[in-house]
Amino acid sequence: MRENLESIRENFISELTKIKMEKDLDNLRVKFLGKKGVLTGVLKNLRNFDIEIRKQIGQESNKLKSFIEETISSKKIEVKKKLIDEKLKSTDFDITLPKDEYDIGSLHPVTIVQKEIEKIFTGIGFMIADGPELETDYFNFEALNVPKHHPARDMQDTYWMEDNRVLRTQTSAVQGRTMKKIKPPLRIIAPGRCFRNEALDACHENTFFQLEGMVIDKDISISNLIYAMRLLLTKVFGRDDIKVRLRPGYFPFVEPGFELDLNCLICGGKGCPTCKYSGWTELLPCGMIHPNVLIHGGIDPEEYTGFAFGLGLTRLAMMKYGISDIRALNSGDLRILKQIGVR
Ligand code: FA5
Repeated sequence: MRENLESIRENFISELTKIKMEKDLDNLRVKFLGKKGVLTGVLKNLRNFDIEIRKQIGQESNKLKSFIEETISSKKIEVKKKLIDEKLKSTDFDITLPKDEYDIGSLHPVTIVQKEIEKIFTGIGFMIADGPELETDYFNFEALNVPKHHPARDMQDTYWMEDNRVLRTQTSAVQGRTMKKIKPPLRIIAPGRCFRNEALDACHENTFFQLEGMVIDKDISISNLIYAMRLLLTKVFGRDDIKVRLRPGYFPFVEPGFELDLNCLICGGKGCPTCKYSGWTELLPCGMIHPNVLIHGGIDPEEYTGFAFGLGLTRLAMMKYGISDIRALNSGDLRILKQIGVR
């Protein structure tokens, strides 16, 4: 019986040395330790022997069983390691390298400023309104007192679609849409993307953000307008010594109309490519809503007045974060965006 166990052990060792694959190790285990395995057969036969022999052979069989199990386990590790080594030799790709940590994104500088302004204005009772980027001629121009063939259409280089719709050139398009939906008193801001077929430079992109503001109520005056703009700028910059200048501006949808320029924060007013060497950045045109616009919106100009402004949101983000070239904001260059973005 003992010789029998010894030959099983030798047999096992000799078969083991030939094995190269993990699955063959599993088969070897079944061959020796499975239900009909060689060693199991020995144990089954034990019942024919007397008690003393059964004890001894039983103990030795169990030892052999443990030996077979442990040897197969360590051989499995060896086989796997060999497989990885072979793969590594045959490829440049190092499968053992730890993976990169996930790179967490951050908010875009324009989004950060947009959210700040939304917080300021919703805090004083404004709603956030929206409109489509692919806009009708009616809302982008006609409802804003810019009929067909009006020379003011040339102020904005427009992308026209074949079906006569436009890529919205200004968030002012949201004015008419909102008036048709909500009756005064109304207070809204409408941030969004605009498109113009511009010659690109440090302060002009073909795709940029504006933020429209509009208030319509009884007895709204220019002082309400100035208050709103002062609030916006002092809160966004966190200080009230920002230098601005207000000058007359022409837009067919406001009367009177103004241009509010910001002393260029890139050059401190000395003149640079960002402000086209003028020392001032055109930022916040505004004015009192023209009666024709109210009429288009179904609002009686005898009863109501209002103001509107069209903030250059992308330019404001540039001024706030000291970004001297607008093209950096749409370029997808993470080195710039990462310096500013908040997680
Ligand atoms: C308008 O778009 C008017 N809708 C603004 C308005 C609203 C006036 C309500 C009166 C009442 P303007 O074309 O100037 O105006 O654009 C407004 C602002 O958007 C500019 O001052 C500037 O800051 C920004 N802007 C305009 N064109 C570009 C551009 N190509 N790239 C980046 N910013 C631009």
